[in-house]
Amino acid sequence: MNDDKKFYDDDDEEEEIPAHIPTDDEEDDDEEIEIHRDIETAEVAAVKGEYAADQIQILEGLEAVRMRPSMYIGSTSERGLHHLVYEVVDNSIDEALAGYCSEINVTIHADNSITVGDNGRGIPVDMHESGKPAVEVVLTMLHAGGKFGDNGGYKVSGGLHGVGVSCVNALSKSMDVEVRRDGKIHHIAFERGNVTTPLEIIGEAQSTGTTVTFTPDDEIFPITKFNYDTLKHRLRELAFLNPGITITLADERAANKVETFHFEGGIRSFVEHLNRKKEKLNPTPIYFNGRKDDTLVEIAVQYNDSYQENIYSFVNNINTEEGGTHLAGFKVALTRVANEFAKRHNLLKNSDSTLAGEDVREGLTAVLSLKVREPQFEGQTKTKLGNSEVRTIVAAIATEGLSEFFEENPAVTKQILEKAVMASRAREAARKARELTRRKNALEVSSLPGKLADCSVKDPDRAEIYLVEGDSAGGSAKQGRDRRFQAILPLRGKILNVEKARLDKIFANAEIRTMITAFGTGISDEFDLSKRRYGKIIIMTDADVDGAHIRTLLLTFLYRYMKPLIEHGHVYIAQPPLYQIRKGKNHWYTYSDDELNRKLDEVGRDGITVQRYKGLGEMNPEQLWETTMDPSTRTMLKVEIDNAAEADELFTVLMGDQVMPRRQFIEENALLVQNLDI
Ligand code: 0RA
Repeated sequence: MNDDKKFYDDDDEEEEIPAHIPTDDEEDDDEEIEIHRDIETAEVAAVKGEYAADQIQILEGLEAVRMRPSMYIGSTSERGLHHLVYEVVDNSIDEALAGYCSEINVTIHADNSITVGDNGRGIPVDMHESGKPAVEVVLTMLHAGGKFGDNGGYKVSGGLHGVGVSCVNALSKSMDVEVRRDGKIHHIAFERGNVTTPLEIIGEAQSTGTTVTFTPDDEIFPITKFNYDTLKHRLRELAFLNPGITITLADERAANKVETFHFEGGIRSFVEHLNRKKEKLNPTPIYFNGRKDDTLVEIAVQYNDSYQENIYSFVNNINTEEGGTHLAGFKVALTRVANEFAKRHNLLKNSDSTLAGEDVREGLTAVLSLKVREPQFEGQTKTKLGNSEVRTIVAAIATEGLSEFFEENPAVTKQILEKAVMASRAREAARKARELTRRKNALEVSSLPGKLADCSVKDPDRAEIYLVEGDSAGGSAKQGRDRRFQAILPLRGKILNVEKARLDKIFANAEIRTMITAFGTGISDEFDLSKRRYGKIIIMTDADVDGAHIRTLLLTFLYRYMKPLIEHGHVYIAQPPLYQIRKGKNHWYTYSDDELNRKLDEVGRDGITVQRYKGLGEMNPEQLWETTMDPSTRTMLKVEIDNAAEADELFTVLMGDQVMPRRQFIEENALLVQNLDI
């Protein structure tokens, strides 16, 4: 059993503690989130979610966290490292959701420690029944913090978040906490979760708030260097999701790097941001919200002229990457409302039957943000919402919101639906083309493409396929390979730019059809990872501009139509050498200019010949094997998607219609583009 499973089992147990469920007469429809400040007795305070020191439930000490960190923060990779920051920030966001905090400041210091400050109420400092100050309990006892205010606001719970600031303390070499509360500045310090400076008063305070500074423990994390862009992405996302909050991010490692995120427009601004480099159909995003019982729903929608669908959904600020009932409810509503409108306005010809969901979502950018009282997170990464009641709630709110928009904006709606009709026809044409190929294939002895030099092993986890630019390099690769487990597919010329084509054109493209047949998985909706014929798909192109372009075209196709191949780590980029150095009977290969210079310094520059490879075709089969294909010596880049929104933007910019963003992107990333790594 893996560690994650145990973690979530623990979590499930925690959710069984019954929460306060409001009865009908307790409910107040006008006030979305109730905040009570004028309460006399501790008992009432507890019910309404106010703080009382003896409410803290102590569960475990911090040794457990240091023993098995990934059980608590997912992993100790860079992802886990950044998770520490999000954990502290989530606490500040909870303060903001409860109505007490408007500013959050994050600063990365030169020594790679990090500070998260807020202007919330401050962590309580009074004595807890254990004889320790509450702030010490919150920071040294697992789950302690999360037990406050269970009924007060929408506490982030389940999923990867909500493990508590105490986990961050446990995994920090040092942590300093300053609390401004009751007119005083309080300070307490820790090392690896143990108190080093007990709580003390260090000054007078005019305001309230909490400032946490910590240094991640290098005994726990192999990498302790924070990535600015990773933090920026999440903090900006939180600012979109929680309008009104101001979040700043400063990087003291770089001179004057400070950015502020504040969006009064909330998820409308989010959608505008996601579409900022696209041609829009409706100039301002459609926005609607609603509430049923304890479930709050907000949706923003804007169509663009691309063929892609981009829906991001969040529950209690957690990105539900695997979707779930809220997403399903939204999709059902959109398909239904679109079809009703299309029929009523005679947008469908006799030959068209109904619009399928995917037709209606072509060019759609949407953000769903929900607040759910007791979310059930399921799925591989615990990012799939399972609450079944949410499906109907979202469907009802979306049906009403979309119907109203469609009725009030018939011109834009017709444009949107005409696009959907085109998508539907293209899909139908693609289906016919696909059936034709299938029937033809069934009659042939071998249905694999003739250009493919297949390998002999059938086990996909041992088999790999090289996609090679050009017939001549393809020839060398065929001769140089180990035919037992390496297949070669030479690709002629440039493949189709799928960013600018619909399914029918994509299926009509010979190079793409060849790849689909060779890979065995099918594409889009029909994609089936278990049918893959190869465990590694390796893109091997020349180290020049054309090669980079072909590589990007291939990645665009794989990303848009076979994304799980990338998500499951099956796609690689071969790294052929740039130079060969010869001296007497010896030779060396180098893969960059820096490496060339280092090698020349090492072996001396006399009598030496240096050959720069302009293309794969200049290498003979043995050289290609030795430098690029031999698993015992080759290096390859694994293609990974850090972030779906950024990957989408990258492909939109590199492959889409707008010239200005592309030029700007290439200018800003001139160095990166050479070594494109998504
Ligand atoms: C426990 C109880 C209360 C607030 C907090 C913790 C809290 C924790 C963090 C961590 C970072 N910033 C924070 N701000 C607040 C409730 C306090 C009350 O009811 O007065």
